[in-house]
Amino acid sequence: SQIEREFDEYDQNNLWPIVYQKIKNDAYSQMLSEEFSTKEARKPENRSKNRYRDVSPYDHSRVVLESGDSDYINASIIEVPEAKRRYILSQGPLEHTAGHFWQMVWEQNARAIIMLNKVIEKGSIKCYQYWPVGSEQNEYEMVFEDIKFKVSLLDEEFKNNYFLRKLELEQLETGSKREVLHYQYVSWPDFGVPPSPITFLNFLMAVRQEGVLEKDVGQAVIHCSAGIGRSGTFCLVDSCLIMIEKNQSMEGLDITAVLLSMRSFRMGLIQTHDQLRFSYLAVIEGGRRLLQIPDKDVSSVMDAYLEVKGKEDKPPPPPQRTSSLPPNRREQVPP
Ligand code: PTR
Ligand code: PTR
Ligand code: PTR
Repeated sequence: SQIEREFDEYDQNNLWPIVYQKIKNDAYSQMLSEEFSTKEARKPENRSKNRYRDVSPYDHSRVVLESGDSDYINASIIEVPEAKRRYILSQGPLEHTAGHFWQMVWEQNARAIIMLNKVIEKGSIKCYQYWPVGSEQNEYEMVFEDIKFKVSLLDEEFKNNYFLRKLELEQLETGSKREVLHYQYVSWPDFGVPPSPITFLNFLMAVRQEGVLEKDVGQAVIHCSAGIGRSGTFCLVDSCLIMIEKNQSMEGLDITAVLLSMRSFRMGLIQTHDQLRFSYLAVIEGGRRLLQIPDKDVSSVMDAYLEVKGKEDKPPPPPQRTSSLPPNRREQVPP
């Protein structure tokens, strides 16, 4: 297919940095227009709610909180009409924005949270431990006083490369409750890529199977640390695979155009040229599976990947408990 030929060409001529830079430049020109203002994010009272000073939601696509004393959260609604998909992409909550995060999940009626990072990466905290961990020493519940919600851990399972948790969200004032699935993919370092497209696709398919990305339910909340690199890659691959399925063909799919259009809803989606390359690989591999193109047709590119594929079935790493503090000691987490 055309995408495979593109991939081969970029690989053989080392073009990924150039292709990626072109997307950044195009997105940058787009950002200069007034339409892409980030005024709310920059207001003095909202600055401390941003994990990174250079990653802000655009005003036009930000998630507006409905209740509480402020309507601001660093999260954006991404729309991909060609795939009939909507996603919420969010930064990893900070300690003092975790309540807002749960409020968003509730108000937007999300059935799942898809977390693509670990709480601690490379020795530093990349996201607040915003859900209850549940162990002998730790409690199974967390209460968010500011928004009067309780979050309880009902169940947790470690699957290959990810945790699947069942959480219950309770609005304390009304007693109204809702179940939310929490998927946490744990083998994707920031500014890196997953170990192979296969492990990633397995994760994506598991998420899809629950119907949480479908149009008839509230859009899922997807986050990593900044909510742009890994989260952007996840959505790009998901949307492109929908388009392939719809067209029953990989021809005519312009991955970079889809990315550019997604970048008009949140800045910086996909953070490295290798994440872009990985998106192509995952789309190609996933597309071949969807179209049931037999493996013997595998192009030279995919041949190279078969090595990785072979290694894919190694046993999972032992479940890593993300470090956490019991809810009553939350204030000790460094800001
Ligand atoms: N860890 C964040 C950073 O250094 O990017 C902390 C931070 C967040 C610092 C926001 C400053 C921030 O706001 P402003 O850019 O308005 O100073
Ligand atoms: N300014 C931060 C940095 O460059 O470290 C912003 C940032 C952090 C951007 C993490 C992307 C990051 O990755 P992800 O979106 O995958 O968490
Ligand atoms: N630095 C920009 C600003 O302060 O407005 C924000 C920004 C952040 C722009 C990330 C682009 C970003 O991603 P990339 O460089 O990958 O396009």
